[in-house]
Amino acid sequence: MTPEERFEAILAADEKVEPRDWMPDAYRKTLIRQIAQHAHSEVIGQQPEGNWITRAPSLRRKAILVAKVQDEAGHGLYLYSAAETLGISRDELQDLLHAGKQKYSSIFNYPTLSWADMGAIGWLVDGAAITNQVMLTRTSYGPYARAMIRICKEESFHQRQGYEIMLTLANGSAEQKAMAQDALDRWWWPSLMMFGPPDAESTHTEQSVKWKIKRETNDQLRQRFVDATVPQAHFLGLTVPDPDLHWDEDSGHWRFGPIDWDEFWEVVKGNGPCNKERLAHKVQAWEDGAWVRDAARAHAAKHADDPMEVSA
Ligand code: BYC
Repeated sequence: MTPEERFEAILAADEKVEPRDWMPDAYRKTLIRQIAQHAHSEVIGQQPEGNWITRAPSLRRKAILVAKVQDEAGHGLYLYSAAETLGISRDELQDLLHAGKQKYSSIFNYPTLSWADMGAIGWLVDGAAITNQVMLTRTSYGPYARAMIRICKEESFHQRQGYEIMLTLANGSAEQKAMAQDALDRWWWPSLMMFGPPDAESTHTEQSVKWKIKRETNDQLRQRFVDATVPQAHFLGLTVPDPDLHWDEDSGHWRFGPIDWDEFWEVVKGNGPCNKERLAHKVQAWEDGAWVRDAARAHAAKHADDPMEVSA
């Protein structure tokens, strides 16, 4: 069997491609692009929520939010490790992000204006992320699929904590309910955009589905998210900000109105409300942490021959 035939056989048998296996260059490149983008999203995704840690309304809410934001950092670490198995270093990935040569999710370029946004992010943004990531637990590349299993468990806790914030606000005073509605109004459409462009305009979907990196398309996942989320909005007594939204008896789906793809592409190109701020903050954090990396390397070099020391 040639390496090419073995690769195809692994995919056909629904087994996992592992780092030791031969793989086409384009498969490796696609994975590096997607996993890096995913890792960067987790890390940059800490910023909008980190913004509210000092202003959480109670100690309990603050402890939960701190734990959630730390989880996102952990997700970034699993994903950078998965990307490293493809032959690219974490430092290279950071450089590519900081130079604007790799992307992170469009969703994190929107501001978090009120406490209700912590609820909307957990409910909608983590909800959209899980919809995508449950599919990715079955992705064909072993290290990525395994990272997704743990991440999904934590994301479902995140989604529930967000929904619980929304439930509390929606059942609170008229002012609190209005805050919840305002957050839903602002996060609904950007959450639908997270799944990427419509299938007809998606550059990578067809090939990624063939390689079983993606098991479903952007539009299929978006529809699944809408179907799951609309009844949750109704339970909250909130209105989804889409006049065209309606239940389609024949297909058994909630049909939604047109998405503003011009807005999506503007945000992806770097012109969203917070793109510049998010990247500048990320670069600053990386520079501020240089002494920690230097100290860890110096320590590792000094104790390289000491069997009791764990090298960095
Ligand atoms: N934002 O051909 P397509 C989280 C780009 S974080 C920006 O469909 P693909 C959380 C796309 O990269 C979870 N760019 O691409 C953390 C491509 O451009 P390039 C984040 C986007 O890869 C903290 C072009 O558009 N999840 O849970 O087949 C707090 C054409 O797109 C976006 C992931 O990253 C976007 N939304 O499919 C709370 C999941 N969409 O690269 C929560 C992993 C598309 O050719 N990623 N583009 O220059 C994926 O599953 C896929 O990469 C996507 C896109 C579905 C996002």
